[in-house]
Amino acid sequence: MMNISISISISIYTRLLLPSFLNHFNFKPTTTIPTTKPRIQIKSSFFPQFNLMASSTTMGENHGEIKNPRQVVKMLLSELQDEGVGAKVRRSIGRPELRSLDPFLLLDEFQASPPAGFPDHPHRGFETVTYMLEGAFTHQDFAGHKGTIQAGDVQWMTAGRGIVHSEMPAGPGVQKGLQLWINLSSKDKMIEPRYQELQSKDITEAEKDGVFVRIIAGEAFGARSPVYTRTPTLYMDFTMQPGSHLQLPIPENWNSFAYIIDGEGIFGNEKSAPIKSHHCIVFGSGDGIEVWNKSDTALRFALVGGQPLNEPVLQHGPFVMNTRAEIRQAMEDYYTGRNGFERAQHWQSDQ
Ligand code: FJE
Ligand code: FE
Repeated sequence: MMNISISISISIYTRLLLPSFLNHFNFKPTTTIPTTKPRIQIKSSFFPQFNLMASSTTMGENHGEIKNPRQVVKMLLSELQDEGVGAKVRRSIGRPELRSLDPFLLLDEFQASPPAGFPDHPHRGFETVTYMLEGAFTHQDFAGHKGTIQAGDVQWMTAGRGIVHSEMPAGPGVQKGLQLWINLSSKDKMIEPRYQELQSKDITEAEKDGVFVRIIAGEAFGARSPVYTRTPTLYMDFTMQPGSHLQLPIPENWNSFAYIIDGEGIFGNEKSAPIKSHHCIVFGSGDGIEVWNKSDTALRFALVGGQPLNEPVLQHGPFVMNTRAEIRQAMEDYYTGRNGFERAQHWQSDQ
């Protein structure tokens, strides 16, 4: 009896200590109430047998003609800030100027060299998508799932009711990538956790008129990704050669943004000034985007779009739920090891 109570208190103590880096991150619960009325939409995810179809939004006959191009409505430069333990991030979505962009909660361009990283921490209620740009990261979770993703690989993690994991650089020197957090709808927040991992060689690629695309989620140039997006999402890694022009349809009611990785590009209006790397660009309404590379070097950017959930968002660090009561429950479940956090009690990563 004595032993049990000691081990539990040590385990809670270590978990209070280890993730202390989580404390300064979005610690105040924030509430976002949708300004638009939730629409009633027929989602194919209501029909489980069609789940795979829901994963890829088909653009129908629209293979590129944009009638009403989306314009840039917001732009911000992401500056380096400390995050995790000794790691750095350039945060765009998730900072005060851009709290969230429904269904997206956070976008970090992260970098870490050992021993820095993101040690043991929990997640509930959303998905994390990690896309490596340089080097490799090893992740390890409390259910025994362990793997390393290399440059060009993607890990699509659906935390659902609960994951506790560590994410650490896998080699010497600086390891870099993008991490996107996608909210889950209220009906999906407590689903079983799930991973979808794509190695670089398995990521669908396409090319058209000097525009090269790696399709992480969704469809472009008639090709599509096998990733299942529970919250309908598109995620592309575009490289545009100098002089090239891109038109890509994005469903009208979706939110979308671009994050420039390298080079500079003209977005929305051909006459506007070019925008450089580490800027996040939010697009307004329209049926697609238009981009020009009028510089003399390649332009690389991530393009992300998603169907808004139009639900209240309550975030407390790594827990994202719909109500305060659910946030309280998530914290209680994590500290007491219940409702999906059972294995959190005695687990510690070995990195
Ligand atoms: C987290 C603080 C954090 N951005 N980019 C608080 F740092 C994290 C966290 C990350 C993270 C991890 C990677 Cl691999 C890349 C990141 C934040 O792990 F989840 C909370 N809650
Ligand atoms: Fe994480």
